[in-house]
Amino acid sequence: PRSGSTFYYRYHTLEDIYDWINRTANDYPDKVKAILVGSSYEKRPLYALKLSLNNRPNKKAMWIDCGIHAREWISPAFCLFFVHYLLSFYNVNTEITQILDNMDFYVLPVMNPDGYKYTWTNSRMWRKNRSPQNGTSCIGVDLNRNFDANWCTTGASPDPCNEIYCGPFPESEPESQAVANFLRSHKESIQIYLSIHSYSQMLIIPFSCTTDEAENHSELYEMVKTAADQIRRYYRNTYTYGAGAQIIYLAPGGSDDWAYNLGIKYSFTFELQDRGRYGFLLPPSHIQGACNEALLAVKTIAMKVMEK
Ligand code: ING
Ligand code: ZN
Repeated sequence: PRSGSTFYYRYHTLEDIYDWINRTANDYPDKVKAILVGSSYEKRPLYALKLSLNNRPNKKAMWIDCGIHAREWISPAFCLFFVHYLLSFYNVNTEITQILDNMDFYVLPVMNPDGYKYTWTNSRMWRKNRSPQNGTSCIGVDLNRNFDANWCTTGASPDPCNEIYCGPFPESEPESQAVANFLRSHKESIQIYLSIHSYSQMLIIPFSCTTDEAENHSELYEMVKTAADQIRRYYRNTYTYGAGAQIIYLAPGGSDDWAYNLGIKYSFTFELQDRGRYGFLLPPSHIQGACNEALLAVKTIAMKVMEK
């Protein structure tokens, strides 16, 4: 979409990202559609790009959201990179062509635009959205604790001043409700759900909201293991993998567990670079490496699901 590939190796303001979404949809009118899936608390539009590179009927689809958490800047950067990569390498790279011939992609580059904007203008380390809460001056709900999956149990907080505040009720926030509504109305075609976060280099499968194993745990585990092995082999970098409750902490109300329970049986959360050296402040010089690693993992998973 943009001339000068360095565009994808920088971080972008929210306004630049909206501009990029527009340009991408305009530059590829037959391949890309911008879909308005909802709006944020502060009434910013939530656009997902639908990439559909041929007119085959009944194609499966993969959903990817980025930027649930405001300060995780590598996440929206990955969504932009990923869309650009797919559009650039269709009919160039065999694997990408094969994937796109069989699968559509829905990509939501910034799920929490109010929070993202706030990290550029006010407070770089902001995590939650920006909705005011009753009876307190504290602002914001953790959108990744606001989904209806063991909502607000151990691993989330009922305190609006807490970083992992679950909100007053499940899907109380317009951002989480928009994504949940879209997935509910497209669950016949969407086979894979992926949410992009940072940092810590992990490929996470359900569940995070309970220590129970997912019904297809071994199949999911094999997928993330293969992806992590590939990343190690090609990029000499280490990604931990497994069920969220096992490899990080109990975290109820997450989007991936909710999507899994909805029936999207291939559901993942990726934590991109790094492992804490820079943390959320990953330098732009690391964007390329981080994105290539995540891309390899997405390709691995897409190929495996297509074989089913
Ligand atoms: N980590 C995620 C968080 O929301 C997570 C971990 C993954 C929780 C999947 C729930 C489900 O805490 C970051 N860095 O945000
Ligand atoms: Zn996060």
